[in-house]
Amino acid sequence: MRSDPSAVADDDLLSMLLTRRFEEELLRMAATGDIRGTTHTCLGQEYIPVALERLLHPDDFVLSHHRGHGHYLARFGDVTGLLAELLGRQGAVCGGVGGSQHIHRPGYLSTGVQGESLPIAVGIALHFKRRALERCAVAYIGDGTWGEGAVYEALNMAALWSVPLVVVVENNGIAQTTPTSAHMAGSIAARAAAFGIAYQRIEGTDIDEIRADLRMDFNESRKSSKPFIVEFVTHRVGPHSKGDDARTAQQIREAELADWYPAYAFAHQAQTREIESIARKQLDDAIEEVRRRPLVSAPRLAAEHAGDGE
Ligand SMILES: Cc1ncc(C[n+]2csc(CCOP(=O)(O)OP(=O)(O)O)c2C)c(N)n1
Repeated sequence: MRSDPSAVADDDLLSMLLTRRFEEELLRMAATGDIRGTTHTCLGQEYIPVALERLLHPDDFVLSHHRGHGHYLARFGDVTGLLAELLGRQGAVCGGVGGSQHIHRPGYLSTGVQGESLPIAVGIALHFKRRALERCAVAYIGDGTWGEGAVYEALNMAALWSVPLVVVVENNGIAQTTPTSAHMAGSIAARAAAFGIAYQRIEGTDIDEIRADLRMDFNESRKSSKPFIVEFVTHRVGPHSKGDDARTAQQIREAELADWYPAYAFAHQAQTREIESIARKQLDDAIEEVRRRPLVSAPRLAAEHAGDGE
């Protein structure tokens, strides 16, 4: 039986709840056709980037993946910029061309192509090392992304060149429709050991404990220029993308039971009520404001981003 979750700071809870309510809105908008294309939510996994945000320095570089809204919102809190991106409205963080999966701003890059980010992250980390900047490149990947050869090439070079790379594995037990047990032989720990890369596994959702467990590893990666892999055992509460869920009702129920939110809301009712209403208001205001903005047109977009080589 799980013990009651310990209280988190209001701003951490706000960050987690904003992401959750934001993504629930996205699923609604996808259903009504307000947003086009696909979108992947991190419902149930929000605590990971929120926990890690306090361990990151402003100049560290974050590389995200297809399920990246939580990574972006934990880092920048920029609800309107991301929403405008998804709705193709002015003020979109990436001019409306990136959509849900391909976001770029200084110090942040996401890609929907599995395995694409790690070689780039190694290059960024190598640059940090060469300039003695004491920063790290942090790349999020899922368990399914260990099926990509580029991951192994990147880890090989990261270990060989000893670069400040932190790989954050969000192991939610499934890759689209394929359970981890059906796509991964061996373990992530053994893969890290094969490259001589330090590794930690985190099973809990308590963000203060996560920070305490990982603080030294992040500092060590920056200071001594070393790669490090942290594997989070986590659960995807929502569908893979807009509505596709190949799991059985029982498997979905198990994911819901492991979700950090219901237990937290039950243990900390007054705080949750208060922060929920702040998150709701911020989100409703953002939606109303962004919906009033004009659409981004393609020529304007090109002009806005001309010479934007950052
Ligand atoms: C190179 C590549 N192949 C296939 C896909 C299609 N695809 C998108 S997400 C996904 C599953 C990813 O699983 P995982 O890495 O475990 O992350 P999760 O979706 O569970 O967060 C797949 C196969 C892709 N985006 N890129």
